[in-house]
Amino acid sequence: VDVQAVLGGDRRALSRCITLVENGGETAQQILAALHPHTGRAHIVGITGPPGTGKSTLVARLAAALRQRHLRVGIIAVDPSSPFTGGALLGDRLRMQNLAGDPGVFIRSMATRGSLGGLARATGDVVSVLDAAGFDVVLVETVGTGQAEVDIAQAAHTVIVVVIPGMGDDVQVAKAGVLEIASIFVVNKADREGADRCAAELRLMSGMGAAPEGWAAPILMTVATRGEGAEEVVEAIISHKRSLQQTGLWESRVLANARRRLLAVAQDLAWRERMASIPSSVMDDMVRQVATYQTDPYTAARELLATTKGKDAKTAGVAAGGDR
Ligand SMILES: Nc1nc2c(ncn2[C@@H]2O[C@H](COP(=O)(O)OP(=O)(O)OP(=O)(O)O)[C@@H](O)[C@H]2O)c(=O)[nH]1
Ligand SMILES: [Mg+2]
Repeated sequence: VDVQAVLGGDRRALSRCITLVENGGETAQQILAALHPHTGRAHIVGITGPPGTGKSTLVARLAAALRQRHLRVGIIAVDPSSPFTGGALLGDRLRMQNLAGDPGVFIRSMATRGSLGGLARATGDVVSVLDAAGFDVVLVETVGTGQAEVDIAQAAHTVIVVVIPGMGDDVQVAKAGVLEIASIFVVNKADREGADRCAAELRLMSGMGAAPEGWAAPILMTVATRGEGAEEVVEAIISHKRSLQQTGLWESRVLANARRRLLAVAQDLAWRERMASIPSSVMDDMVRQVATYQTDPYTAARELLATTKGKDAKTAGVAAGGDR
């Protein structure tokens, strides 16, 4: 892939690059290594919340408001359940905002491939590509259904939690497990009854947790379909960034994120290497022993790993001997 073209803003190169990065493997690693020095500038904003709360509609409005400020906007729609609808819908909403042909906007949807952990990592990698490509703000939409969005949200600098009136507000937020990680609450569909009560309940709930240094998550109301309140949300996004930078929390987030990614990759590599060193005959034998109730899975797993440990020690010994 032509890294220079990606850095220079070539959209076709960018699309191809993202596909390669999503596919993973050695090519992805080489691309990410080349792009890494160019990352670290983008403001990463996660938008999460229960299904159907209007996240995509809001994202399109936020993108339009950010474009008004001449900021370039990358958008990633993560949909762990249905691979196609989320991104397509978001695409429609961007078209409605006349953003489809805008070179300052780039949208990509991502679906689950394999594990949710894999999705979180792939999302982080695609964010890095958009960051390197010079997008000032990267909006990441995830459906709030559990741990995966918490993982994805952790990688964001700013997390917007979108809820709607009349869904059992406490349940919505508590279920998503996102109360602690919210930087901004949005009560969308404020044209419906109960928006004030919803906001009041959120205020009560968010007041119970310890507010992060110097920032109390604001609770904003929007009618995303009409664009009402979008400007205020963008202002809150920008204020939050400023607050993170002033309190030093921006750096600590970057550090925490670097640590998390490093550990995840190291874990993955160690796991692959060790599993690859187990001969399939040994693996098959262990599987048979567990399946025929001769050994329990825990004992079998320990024995499997012990065989690879022996090998590691031997290889290390040989290497050490060679050095002397
Ligand atoms: N009344 C009202 N409807 C809205 C508002 N915002 C969005 N909607 C509608 O809510 C529905 C869902 O909107 P989406 O933007 O697709 O919601 P989403 O949260 O992205 O949905 P998923 O990605 O499927 O979880 C659509 O029919 C929107 O038109 C609003 O402020 N008021
Ligand atoms: Mg959506």
